[in-house]
Amino acid sequence: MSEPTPVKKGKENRIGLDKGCYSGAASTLCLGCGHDSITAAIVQAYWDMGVNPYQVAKISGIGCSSKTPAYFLRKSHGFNSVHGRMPSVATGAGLVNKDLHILGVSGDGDSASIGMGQFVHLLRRNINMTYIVENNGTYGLTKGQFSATADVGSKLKGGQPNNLPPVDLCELAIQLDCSFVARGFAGDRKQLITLLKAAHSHQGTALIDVLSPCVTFNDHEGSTKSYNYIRDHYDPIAQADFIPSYDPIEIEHPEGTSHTVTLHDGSKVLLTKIKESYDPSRKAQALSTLERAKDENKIVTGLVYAPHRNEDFATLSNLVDTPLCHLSESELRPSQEVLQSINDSMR
Ligand SMILES: Cc1ncc(C[n+]2csc(CCOP(=O)(O)OP(=O)(O)O)c2C)c(N)n1
Ligand code: SF4
Ligand SMILES: [Mg+2]
Repeated sequence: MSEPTPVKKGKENRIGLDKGCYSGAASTLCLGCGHDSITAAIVQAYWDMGVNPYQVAKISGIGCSSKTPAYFLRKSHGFNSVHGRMPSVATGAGLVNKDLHILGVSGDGDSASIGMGQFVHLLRRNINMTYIVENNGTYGLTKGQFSATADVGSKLKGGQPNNLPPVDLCELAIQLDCSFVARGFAGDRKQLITLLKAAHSHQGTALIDVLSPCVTFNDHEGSTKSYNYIRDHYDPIAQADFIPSYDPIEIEHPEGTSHTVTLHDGSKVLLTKIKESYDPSRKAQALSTLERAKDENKIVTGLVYAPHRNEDFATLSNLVDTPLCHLSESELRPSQEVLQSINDSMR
C-alpha cells in the first residue's frame, strides 16, 4: 500500500489531503441503506481530523456492513475476515503494530450472534480500536432473518413477530467495563461524526452501536429498526461537541449545564445538558438510563459510558515502545540463556 500524496489544490485538510483520499470504491449496497450513511460519516470524520489513511487498518467480518470498508479510506490497510471473527483479527493487527489505528466494522449478526464470544473478550481486554456495529436488527446479506438485536414484537416483512429477548450491545459493553460506549443513528450524521472523532481519540476500545436501517428487509411498519420508528422514538442524552487537542479549547457553557470528558490525547467531548446533567463515567447511571428509556419506549443515543480506564491491552501486556512488526529477528528471538531461564522459572 503506497502512502497517499498530499495535494495542494482545492480544499485540503490539515495534513494536505483532499477528501478523495478518504473515500473508496462505489457502494454496491441497496439505495438508502443506513450503512452508506455511516460510510459517509466515516469519510467526513477522518478527513476533518486529518488522520493519515496509511496509519489506519480497517478490519471487518461478513455481512453487508462488513463490505463497507471497501467504500472508505481507499489508501488504508484492510482485511475482510470471516463471519464473527473481526475482533480476533483486529486484536492481532493492533498488538503487532500498535502505531496503527484499528477501525473495526461489524454487523449485529456478526457481533451479537456468531461473533458474540469474540466481542465480549475484545471488550474485556480493552483493545485500542474503534469498533462500529452497523445494527439493523437483521441479517441483511442473507435476506432478512431476525438477528439477536431484534426487539420482542418486531415483525419480519411477512408479519411474523420476534419472540426472543434482544441483546443490547451497549448494555453488555457497559457491564464489561468497555472504556467508551456510544449509540448512534445512521440518520443523525452530525452526532455520528462527533462520536467517531471522540472514538478515534480514545485509547482503548471505543464501541459505537449505530442503528442503521436495512431498507430492503427491515424498514417496514412493525419493525423497530426502521427509519420511521427510530425517528419517532429518538432521544439523544445530550448535545455532544468534539474539540480536538490541536484546536484552542474554549468552553463557554455555564456550570451545571454541561459535562466535559477529556480523552487520552487531550481532546475533549463536551456534553451539553438537554434534560439532566449526564455524567458518562457512572456505570449504574449509564445502565439505568438505557433501561429507563426502554420502559418509556425511547431510543437513547450519544456517549453513554466513558469510565476512567487507563490501560489498554498493549500497555497491560508491557509491550515495548517499538511496534512488534518493526523489531528485527534478533530482537524477537530470545537467546538460549533467556529461554533456559524462562523454562527454569516454570519448573
Ligand atoms: C460461518 C458463516 N456462517 C454463516 C454465514 C452466512 N452469513 C453471511 S452474512 C450473515 C449475517 C450478516 O448479518 P449482519 O452481521 O447483521 O450484517 P448485515 O448484512 O445485516 O449488515 C450470515 C449469517 C457465513 N458467511 N459464514
Ligand atoms: S440488504 Fe439491507 S443491509 Fe444489505 S445493503 Fe440492502 S438495505 Fe443494506
Ligand atoms: Mg445486520
